[in-house]
Amino acid sequence: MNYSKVYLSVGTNLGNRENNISNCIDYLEKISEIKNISKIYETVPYKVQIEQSNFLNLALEINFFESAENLLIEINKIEKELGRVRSSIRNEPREIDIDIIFFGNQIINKKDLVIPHPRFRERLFVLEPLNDIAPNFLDPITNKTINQLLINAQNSSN
Ligand code: PH2
Ligand code: MG
Ligand code: MG
Repeated sequence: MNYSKVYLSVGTNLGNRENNISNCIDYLEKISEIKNISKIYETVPYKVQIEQSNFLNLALEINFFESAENLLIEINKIEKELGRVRSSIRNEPREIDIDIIFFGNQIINKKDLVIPHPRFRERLFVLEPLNDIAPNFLDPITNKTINQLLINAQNSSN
């Protein structure tokens, strides 16, 4: 069957963070084939408006057998199941946030779905875990590897 190699970034900073990650992995297992999981990193909140707790962040590689749009629908369901309530405030503390970083080599620019993720290249909390499992994966926009992007991000302060 046809599938896409997908990289996800997962973050949690509300409730029992370890349980949230383990439940998240259980749900992802039901909708995809999990191929690889990075280490878990404790990270300080990056660019958030209100003071909030540290995150646990990780990255996963999955094989997904349907479209990116359908993956987004499934991810939104999982985030809801794990207790996430969205308000109008951006970057609020959350039980779980699952972001699609890459969906194969696809470039998608829709209102609710932009792939590759538009802000991942500056985010060490995404690049460090991703570098564990996909250092040589090529970003289809910049044609740089994850490892190169990580080094660039580390060098531009932070
Ligand atoms: N997610 C954000 C904004 N800031 N900072 C850290 N450390 N980890 C995150 O997962 C995170 C963040 C928006 O989704
Ligand atoms: Mg996010
Ligand atoms: Mg998100």
